[in-house]
Amino acid sequence: MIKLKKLGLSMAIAASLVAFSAPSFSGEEMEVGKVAVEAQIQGLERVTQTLVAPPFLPEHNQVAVGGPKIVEMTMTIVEKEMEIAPGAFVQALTFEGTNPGPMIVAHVGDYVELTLKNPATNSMLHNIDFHAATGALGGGGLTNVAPGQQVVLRFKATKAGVFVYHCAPGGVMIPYHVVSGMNGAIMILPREGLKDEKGNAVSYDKAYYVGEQDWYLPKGEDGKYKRYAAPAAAMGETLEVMKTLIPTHLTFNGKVGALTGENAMTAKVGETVLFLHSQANRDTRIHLIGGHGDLVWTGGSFDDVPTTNRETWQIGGGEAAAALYTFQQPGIYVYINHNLIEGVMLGAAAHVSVEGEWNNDLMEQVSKPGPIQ
Ligand SMILES: [Cu+2]
Repeated sequence: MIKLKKLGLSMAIAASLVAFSAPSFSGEEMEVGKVAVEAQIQGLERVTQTLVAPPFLPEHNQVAVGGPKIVEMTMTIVEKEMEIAPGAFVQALTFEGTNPGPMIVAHVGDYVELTLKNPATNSMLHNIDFHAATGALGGGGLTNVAPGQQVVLRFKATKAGVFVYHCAPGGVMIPYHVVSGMNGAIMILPREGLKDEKGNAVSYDKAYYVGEQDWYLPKGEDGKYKRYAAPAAAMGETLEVMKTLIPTHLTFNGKVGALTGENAMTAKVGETVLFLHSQANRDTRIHLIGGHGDLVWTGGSFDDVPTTNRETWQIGGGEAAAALYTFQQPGIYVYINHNLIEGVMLGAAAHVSVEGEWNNDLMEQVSKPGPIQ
């Protein structure tokens, strides 16, 4: 608490931190089951997953090969200043230095074993809550790491789907860390892969991960967005903007324009693309202009029968969803939050650049624009 006062937090905030602090889960109950689990997972193959920056996914099999594995990976927490739009800087809190954090991929029955590192150069306590995990606040209660510490969490992937993960260190630090960028997603595939609405196997040629982020940047008296020297320095005024519930920016992958123009996602006519989309804090609705969601797992569960022919699909705050689409026409598609004020004016938009042959049967300009006759 003494340190918090130094950081200039109000007593009200400090009190709420105490009230909502994550309970400790290092109890005896855990020790009892430990021996049995060690025996159960002994001998399982260990594979190391190399995480990559979004919108890309780590190398993975769509259909599981062999039996359950222990999928291990490391994530380093990075506190850094990020420019989320021209002249708009944030003291970002991130997993692996990106917003969103990297996509993790495993199969149902696998064990996910994460080494979470909080380097001594950071200033804050962090942890991770996996919405895909069961117990201990999604692992948040077992993963609190101060600067200079690391922790190893293992959880069994029992639910098929795409799920958010985020930092949740207690009290107002939970929304503060989440809207400072500290969230990502994990995809737990069914061992037999994805299925369409009729139960037939489907696969994708490529997959992209788009993380939507709401940002709340304070403005100075000069009307310009304020720039701060450290996350703690930004916190008080940022919380005031957060309380309005009106974001100043909405980004797809950490920066307005991160996935547009030269940075567009790409595909070819005939390719099937899986789009994974997360929003850790706020509702959104995704639309692919000129295309569709052929199959959409709204809510993110791959155990659900996917809905078909979707124009727009909702994603609730704290949720991820998956949409599969086979491109039929070349051109630039806009992948957008279809609250068009949010998509066009606040930044929540991306492009998919698709190569291939135009199909006049699907669409044709019968006559060019000209004078009314
Ligand atoms: Cu954090």
